[in-house]
Amino acid sequence: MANALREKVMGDGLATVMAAHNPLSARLAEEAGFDGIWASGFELSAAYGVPDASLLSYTQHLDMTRAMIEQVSIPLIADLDTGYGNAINVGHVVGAYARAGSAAVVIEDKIFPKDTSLLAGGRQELIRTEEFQGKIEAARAAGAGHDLLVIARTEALIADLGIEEALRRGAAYAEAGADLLLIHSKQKTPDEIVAFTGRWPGTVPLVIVPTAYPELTEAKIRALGKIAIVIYANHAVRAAVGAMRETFAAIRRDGGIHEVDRRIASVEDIFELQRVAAMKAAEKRYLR
Ligand code: SPV
Ligand code: MG
Repeated sequence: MANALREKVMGDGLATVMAAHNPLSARLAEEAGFDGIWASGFELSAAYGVPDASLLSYTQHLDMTRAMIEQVSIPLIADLDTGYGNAINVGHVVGAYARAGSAAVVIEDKIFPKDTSLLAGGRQELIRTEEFQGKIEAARAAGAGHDLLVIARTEALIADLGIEEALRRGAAYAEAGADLLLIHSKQKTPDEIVAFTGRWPGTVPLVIVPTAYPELTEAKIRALGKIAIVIYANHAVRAAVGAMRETFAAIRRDGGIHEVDRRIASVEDIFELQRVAAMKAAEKRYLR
């Protein structure tokens, strides 16, 4: 199957990608019209109630990724954190994601175990550039034959190493064969990303995650050029938390479900998201 994400990012459009942490959230993202799914490590960690600090195993993440791929028809980008170890681990893990049908994988240049990027005072330490180039090459080799996009992610700005170091690492990662470069920033304004994008030579297209600087809209991203993918990295889990909190509090406050019933998704809505109608049609056809 042709990689729809590759076609999109190698054209001059902007792919909009929404985070998901299970097949239901992935299906809702598809329904909303996003171009792809971000199998976010942060979201899955949150769903398990643990910090995003290399605590979940790759098989936990892969199982959920596979379940999501099975239920949507838009491409999925797998967040592989640091690749769960060295270049040998990367090759092993990326092969499994490629065979599972991921359109792309993202590997970041932090030490394993990592700490999450947007945490104030988080541990942000990078591995050597050459070591990460080896990881990119291992990822490429493992994805060959599966039309897998390898996205290298530099955390140079997250680690406060500055734009020069981010540019230097980005260039080295493109040279090692990365298809795209994810440049992450924790600044509360888009200035740093705008400055980086302006200086980026455009060797490979960029990917951004504007969680910390939400005022950088899609129109502004398009105007910058060079950026092929925008990932909304944690908005599924944050929306779910807000909705559940509000509903649970209302039920406690009202002493029952009589008030919330008309405000939340209906049971029929959930049946539809479960594709119950298709199962009923199959029953008619096959059950004798
Ligand atoms: C994720 O969603 O897991 C990411 C983005 O990697 S961030 O949480 O900002 O590191
Ligand atoms: Mg992550």
